[in-house]
Amino acid sequence: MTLSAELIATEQRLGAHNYKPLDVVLTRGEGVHVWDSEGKQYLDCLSAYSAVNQGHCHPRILAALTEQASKLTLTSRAFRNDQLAPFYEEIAALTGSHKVLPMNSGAEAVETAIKAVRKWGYETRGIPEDKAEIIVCANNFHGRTLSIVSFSTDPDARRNFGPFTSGFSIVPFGDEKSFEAAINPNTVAALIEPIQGEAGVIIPPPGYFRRVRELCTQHDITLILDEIQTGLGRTGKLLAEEHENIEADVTLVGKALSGGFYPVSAVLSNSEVLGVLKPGQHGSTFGGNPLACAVARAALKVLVEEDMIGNAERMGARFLNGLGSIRSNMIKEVRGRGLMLAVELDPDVGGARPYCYALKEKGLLAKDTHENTIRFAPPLIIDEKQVDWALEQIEAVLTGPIS
Ligand code: IF1
Repeated sequence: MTLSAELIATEQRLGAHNYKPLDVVLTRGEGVHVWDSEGKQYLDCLSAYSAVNQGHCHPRILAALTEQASKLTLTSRAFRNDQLAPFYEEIAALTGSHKVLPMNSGAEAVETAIKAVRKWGYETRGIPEDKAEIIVCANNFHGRTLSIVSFSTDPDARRNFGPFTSGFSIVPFGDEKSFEAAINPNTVAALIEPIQGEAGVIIPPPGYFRRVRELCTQHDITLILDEIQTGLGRTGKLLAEEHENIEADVTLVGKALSGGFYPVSAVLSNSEVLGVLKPGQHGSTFGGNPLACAVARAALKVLVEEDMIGNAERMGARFLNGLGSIRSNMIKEVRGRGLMLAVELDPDVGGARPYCYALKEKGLLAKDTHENTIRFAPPLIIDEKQVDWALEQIEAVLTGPIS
């Protein structure tokens, strides 16, 4: 029995089975590559769902982590720490935000935004108690907490987890007419992903977000963009909203905010919305801790200074172009923006999973989503040769027989 097989068997025996991972046990990562416990090298085309945009174990983020870890890791927010203020300054300047609220996981940032906009709705808009409504989109993915799965449209995410949190109105993604029709006097906010990730990299029609922005402004609705996956360079811009020429009122970031070293998320907003939260009304033991702040500062710094965003735009165009020129009757559609890419296979091929295993055999790790779609999201530091190599493997797998 290989070491990998032994470890997998133990996981299976002792762990809750809330995941069905590809059977590859990784032990080391560096840049765009990871290695399994038998020493085989892979090109990582998932990047931990875009948390390692900066590449695995980026040396400058690692240095910030170890330096801060040897000085001070956690104070709680009962006291202040010297990393929080510079983190606020740097992320606010970079994203043009007025207020920042640091949390840990992406789901916590989403929950925080929901709490804040509801309170804002009651206190600033005068919405009657417990009547606030938030518009969300069908096929959304915003996390796994109870309030978040309350407005999921994925039966697996919801079944037998009720009772649910109310106050959400679900409309089709990319359809401005339905969005407009869902607005009523109690609508406080809209919570939307700029590109739906879990749904299979779904890019909305041009003009959709401009119209949504217009309607939100007109009706005094807070537009919350969940950029936890699309943000921080993934789509070839710092924030995906830039592709749409709009600005959200509240932006959620997470994942790559730490370059994959540590869970760090943040709610970025204008002063009005986060301004409603007073001492004691929200918080987290680990949110805004000095280690998280030091790591996030380094993660943002390398993203900008090492031109990872520009590289994502250039390599993304090359990758998308390459995917588009693969001639295979298995491919239904190719989609992508920057380095957030997907190939949707024809439903007749019987699911994307076997193709992900075939890619793994060739040394490329990618993850299937929604049965028939393979997602490609390598670290933003990928170079031309690596993109071309990835395309060769993908072409071979999608045009040849799989073992
Ligand atoms: C898992 C998907 C990706 C997110 C957006 C909030 C969160 C996520 C737009 C919550 C998280 C993850 C979590 C991961 C799978 C994954 C995912 F396939 F489910 F959709 F990335 F594509 N908003 N996305 O994408 O952030 O609380 O996890 O930090 O294993 O559930 P979190």
